[in-house]
Amino acid sequence: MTPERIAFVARVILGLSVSARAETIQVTIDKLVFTPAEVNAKVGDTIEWINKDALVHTATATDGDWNVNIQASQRGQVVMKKPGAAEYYCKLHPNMRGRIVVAP
Ligand SMILES: [Cu+2]
Repeated sequence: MTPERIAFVARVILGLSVSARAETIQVTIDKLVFTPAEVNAKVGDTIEWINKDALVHTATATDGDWNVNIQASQRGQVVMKKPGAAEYYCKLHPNMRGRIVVAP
């Protein structure tokens, strides 16, 4: 291969690894509502909640798989480790509900 060809192949490989990299998906909490209420993710992606309220919230999987405490005006994160639909709620305000659909 020519040096140009090698450089081209290297760029393609780097580009693929960047596009396959895990993403961070943000969910805003504002006035006791998760927005968007439903997000799509892949295994390995991080969900990040941004709490705009002056209240502590949690993002707690209904199946007990994970729990994130999110302090007032702070952020909290969890990595999605298994595929499927994960329902979650806030333990302190149980009518706050959300859903994450995780692709393999
Ligand atoms: Cu709450």
